[in-house]
Amino acid sequence: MFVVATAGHVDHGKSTLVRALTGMEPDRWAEERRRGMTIDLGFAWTTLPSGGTVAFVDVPGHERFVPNMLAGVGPVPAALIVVAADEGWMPQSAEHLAALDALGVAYGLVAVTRADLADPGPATARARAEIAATSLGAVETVAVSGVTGAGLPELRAALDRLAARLPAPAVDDPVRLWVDRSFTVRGSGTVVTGTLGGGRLRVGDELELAGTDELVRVRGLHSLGAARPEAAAVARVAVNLRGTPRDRLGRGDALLTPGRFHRTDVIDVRLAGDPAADLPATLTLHVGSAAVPVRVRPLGPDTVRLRLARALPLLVGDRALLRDPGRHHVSGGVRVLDVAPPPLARRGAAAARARILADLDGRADLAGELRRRRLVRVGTLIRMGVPVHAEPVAGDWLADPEHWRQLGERVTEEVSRHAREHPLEPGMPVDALRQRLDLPDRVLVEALVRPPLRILAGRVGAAGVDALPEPVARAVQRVRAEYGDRPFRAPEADRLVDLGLGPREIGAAVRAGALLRLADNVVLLPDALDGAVRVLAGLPQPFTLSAARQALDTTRRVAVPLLELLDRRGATRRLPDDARIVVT
Ligand SMILES: Nc1nc2c(ncn2[C@@H]2O[C@H](COP(=O)(O)OP(=O)(O)OP(=O)(O)O)[C@@H](O)[C@H]2O)c(=O)[nH]1
Ligand SMILES: [Mg+2]
Repeated sequence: MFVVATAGHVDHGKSTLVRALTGMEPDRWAEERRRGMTIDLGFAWTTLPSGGTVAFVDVPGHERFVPNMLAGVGPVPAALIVVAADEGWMPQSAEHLAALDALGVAYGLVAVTRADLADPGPATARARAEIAATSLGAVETVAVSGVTGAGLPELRAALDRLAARLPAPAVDDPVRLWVDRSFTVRGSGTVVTGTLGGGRLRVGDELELAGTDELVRVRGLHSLGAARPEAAAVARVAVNLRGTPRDRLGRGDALLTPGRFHRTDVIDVRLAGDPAADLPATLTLHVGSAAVPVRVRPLGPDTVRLRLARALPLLVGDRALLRDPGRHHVSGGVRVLDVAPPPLARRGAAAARARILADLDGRADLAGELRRRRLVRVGTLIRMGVPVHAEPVAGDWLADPEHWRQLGERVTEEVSRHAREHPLEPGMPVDALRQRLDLPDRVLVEALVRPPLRILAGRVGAAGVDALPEPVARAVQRVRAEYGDRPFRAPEADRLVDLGLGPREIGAAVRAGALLRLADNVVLLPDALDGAVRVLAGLPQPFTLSAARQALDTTRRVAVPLLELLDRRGATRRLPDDARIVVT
């Protein structure tokens, strides 16, 4: 299915054309039929010569109902622009085209209607010229009569060609269904309708209701008038919601894939085209089917901050439109650059912000977001519309690599400073360090602490010799001096006693990572393990205990517990016949 919204001046024959093409009545209200005028959106569909289906969102042309028109075209990426041959290009022809242009609609065609009443030539030429300068570019035009049926076969063929040009729908995107209607069906409860522009919906799905954060469940789905278990974009859909009162949602609300959208009431945007220098301070922002009053704060030459009267589920890159409701005037299109911009509190912050925005184009950019935000959760970025293809530094936190490196350096500085200022404390409390570095989560501190620093009992301190009491540190130094060139010889028990390394001192040295304990009174320097694996890997595999002992130039007293430790660490494996292999 593809979805097309009509556009064009009042009474130019949009509804008549939709009726002629589909055999369905787009003017749903008795009042519309009585007045011969569309007031609200209408919906109809038909099969094209190719066998494909086109669904129409028929919009009102009257200037009073432009907000309804915008709710219809907002989520729809293609337009059927209708111009009457006998009246030609008129104010709402221009306003509707400006709206399509502002929203960046790139696919469309023109029907010059009422061609039985006047030569369609001049209206066709004017429409072509006006449209050529917009996001729609060069479009096909077809002269038709909704009354005689002339031109309808050609229009159907042109709709097929338009459908073939549309980009493939993003069926794997998260769902953001902008509600354009909600009503109650007796026995079923609340039903909402909308144009599903991306993703898919299934009966039983849980969705977030944008306004309230509430989760709602899809009880039933209809598309093209029939119940379906599933609907994939692009489609017109009617969604029956279980247990959701009708007054809970209406036009401008959205149903969302849970956890995928950021609700925001402050956005930084780029104005499309040549922005008017005198943009009013208050305007209405139209996006999807929503219309929300906004306050406009200019930042750069073509960038502004918008403060929304109501939070909306917006993503980086979204297109929207600003309109001045008082002057019936589309002020222009906007492209969302940032859905979670920083506050502008300091003097000069707005100018600095403008310089940053000057480099943004509304395309999601992970590296740039990390550079600007420095530390951010994976889920936060995904909810802004930024795909994440980077590994978190800790938990679900992503970091700008340069910022992370600097934080690592600051950890060392802060811990040293703390040690100087509090010489009797066994390290800096993790939380004090977290606050000092202004980190939002303790897991970040834990990930930043690297040897020779380490966390023990909630404090960050130096591991290794530096952290040991002076006599123990000296003893360890002696071991290092005496055994550095024969790393697998452990000092004998009496030598340990001579060095002043009793069980308590050895325990402290082991906890500080300065010694490695293989068994009671059997200690090596901590780098011995890696060295041993290198030596053993050089042996013919598998090797025996005796071969290992000889290669390491050591005694059974060391070799037996050393190999057992390597087994436990998975560096070696003991085979059934007691020989071993190095695990690579
Ligand atoms: N002769 C002739 N009359 C037409 C044709 N198309 C529409 N009309 C008449 O023009 C009038 C307006 O047509 P609609 O289809 O209601 O126009 P619309 O564009 O939907 O108007 P709004 O929805 O109010 O903007 C009606 O009286 C139609 O019968 C046509 O091709 N030929
Ligand atoms: Mg109409």
